Amino acid sequence: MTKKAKVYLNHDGGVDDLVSLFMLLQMDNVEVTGVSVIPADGYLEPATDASRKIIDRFSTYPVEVAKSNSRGKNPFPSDWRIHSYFVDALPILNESGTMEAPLSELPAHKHIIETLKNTEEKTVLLFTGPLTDLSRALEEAPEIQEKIERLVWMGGTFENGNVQEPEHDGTAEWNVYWDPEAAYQIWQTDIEIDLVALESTNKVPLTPAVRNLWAKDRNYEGVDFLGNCYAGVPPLVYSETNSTYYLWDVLTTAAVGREDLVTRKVVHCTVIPDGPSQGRTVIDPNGKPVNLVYDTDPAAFFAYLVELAKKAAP
Ligand code: AGV
Ligand code: CA
Repeated sequence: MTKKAKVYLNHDGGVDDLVSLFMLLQMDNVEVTGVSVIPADGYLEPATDASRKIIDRFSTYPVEVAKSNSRGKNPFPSDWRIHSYFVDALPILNESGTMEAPLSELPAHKHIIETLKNTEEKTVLLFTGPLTDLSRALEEAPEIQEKIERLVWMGGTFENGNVQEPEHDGTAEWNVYWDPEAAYQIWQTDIEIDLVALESTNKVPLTPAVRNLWAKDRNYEGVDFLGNCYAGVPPLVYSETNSTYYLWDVLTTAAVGREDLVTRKVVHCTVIPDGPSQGRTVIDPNGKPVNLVYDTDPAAFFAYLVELAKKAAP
């Protein structure tokens, strides 16, 4: 049997972040070494509790959860952050009435340092929110860079941004915009980055057809859980709005378990740390090379998702 990849997840409590944790726990070729929660696109308490309850219900091995004490420069809209309460309240996560998964005493960035040091092999870092905790971890313990296999990140865009805020020109993606300085710092390192940008997920919007697919298999507890999570967010029907949900983080996570689901190419780029374009990622021949996901097979991706969810709870 081939060895399992050691994967550490830092997420920010959105619906697709929590679904990412659920999926990751089902992968035969992955061992989740730790999870931390940063209060960006979600609120800290419900996002942490939901993570622990997902581990309780759907993991076959123990996983520790840590809370971040990082705060961003540009807060996410509360209309989006509130989704973390919805997932945390789903009956399937509250049936037992208990919360057993261990909560670390360490803040997320120290938890990252400790977990990487205590893991013999190199770790794949999966970040589905801002990079603040990684930037702080590297600042405090630069030696952990040697223990990082690569960083797989949902963040950035080289096309249209999704930030619509006063004092910004709209060119940035939210995970970068929340803490542009953190992304800028990571771009100064030699860490290998697999980047799932906004446009990388163009082929995987949440649609009524996708919801129907999950509804059909709702007799599987895991698939029912998927459907319930995504019942709380708006799908793409006629045309896209700023609230339309894509499977951003879930595609990013799926690409960790099944690298063949996406195609990548090397692009050189930089991050703008401040000003009206803060958080924008720009193509720059002198910038850092990253492996940008530019295409995916949506049918294979959705099939993999259902396959994992069926395995979670038959
Ligand atoms: O920009 C995408 C990131 C992903 O990590 N998040 C959502 C995913 O978890 C922010 C975001 C952009 N548009 C959103 C977002 C929306 N309409 N609702 C909630 N979050
Ligand atoms: Ca996220």
